[in-house]
Amino acid sequence: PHVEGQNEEPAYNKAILEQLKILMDHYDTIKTKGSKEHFKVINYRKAITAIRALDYEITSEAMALKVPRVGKKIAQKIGECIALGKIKKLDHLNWDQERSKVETLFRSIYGVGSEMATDWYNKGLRTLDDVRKLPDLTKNQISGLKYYDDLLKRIPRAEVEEIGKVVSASATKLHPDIQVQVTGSYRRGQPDCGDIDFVVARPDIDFGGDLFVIMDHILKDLISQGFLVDHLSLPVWSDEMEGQMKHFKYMGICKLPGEGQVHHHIDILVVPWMHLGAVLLYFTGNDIRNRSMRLLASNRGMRLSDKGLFAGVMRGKNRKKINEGHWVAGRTEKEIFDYLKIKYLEPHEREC
Ligand code: DCP
Ligand code: MG
Ligand code: MN
Repeated sequence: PHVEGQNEEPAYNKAILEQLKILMDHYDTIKTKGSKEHFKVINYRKAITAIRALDYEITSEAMALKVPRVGKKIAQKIGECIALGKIKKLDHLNWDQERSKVETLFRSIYGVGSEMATDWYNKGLRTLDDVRKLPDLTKNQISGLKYYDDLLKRIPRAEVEEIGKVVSASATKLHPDIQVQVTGSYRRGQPDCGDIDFVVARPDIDFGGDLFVIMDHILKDLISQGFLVDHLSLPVWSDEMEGQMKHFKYMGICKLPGEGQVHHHIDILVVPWMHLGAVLLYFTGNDIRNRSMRLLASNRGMRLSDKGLFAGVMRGKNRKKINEGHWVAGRTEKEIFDYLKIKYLEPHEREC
């Protein structure tokens, strides 16, 4: 095959070639098959190859247009490069790339959404240190920044299992029948996890008062062990919850004892026994699977939530619910699949 000196420094038109290449690479990353960007990549490649082969300097748009395989649009860009030192489009490109890079960084802080990230960018913030100086950070954002590096680290399954033992031991100290299960990506069999998601329940315990006692015990115990080091969201208790089927959720930051351990995000749910299947299904996910199961339920006149499967749901215009339906399944996951008349999916089959 014909091998051209692709890596050799071109003698002429260095700036033009550099800038056209950046644009070509940009279109290459955003193109889809048959899109206009796809054809732009082809045109840029042809033009770049042609210009590479020249043994003279292009000094005007008109001259560029005379180069075979250089079209009108690319010639115009070359004109900009000659007249302004830079193709105008590149400024936007850099600006967009910089913005999206910074906003992605900000969104990777726990407790920061896209709106906040955009807002901070518009205010001129660019780095985590810029953000750290803000006077009005929320408590969660402060924790997110404090443990930033640790929280980005994936958790290997073996460590999830260690953490599982700590939480189980604490729960069974209160009562040996209490069941603690690790759900989320761990239960789906992923090799590593972003956080650890626990579901806790006790056979035939369904109501708020008893459930809160379990949550309260686990939290106090794990805090006193120094295992839970920071809280992002604590469950709250009010007296009218006593006889209600309540779900209690804790979100926080944990660390195994010993030197060199990494801080991780931990979620703990304490839920009614009667809802356990629905909660396991929801908290095992993944989120896309959850959405499709909910849609399937709704297409069959039912409603699926983390409380259970509800039948006899009436919907009006725009699928808006007229009533909530009545609970028909949710003690076990199997029960829900059966009622929906679909094949049971093992947790590892629920990855989408
Ligand atoms: N979930 C959901 N919709 C959301 C968030 C969560 O349906 N917006 C459900 C599905 C998830 C489960 O809760 O699988 C646990 O949420 P996580 O955010 O902990 O997600 P995963 O455990 O699946 O993945 P990761 O390893 O990133 O924690
Ligand atoms: Mg998770
Ligand atoms: Mn989680």
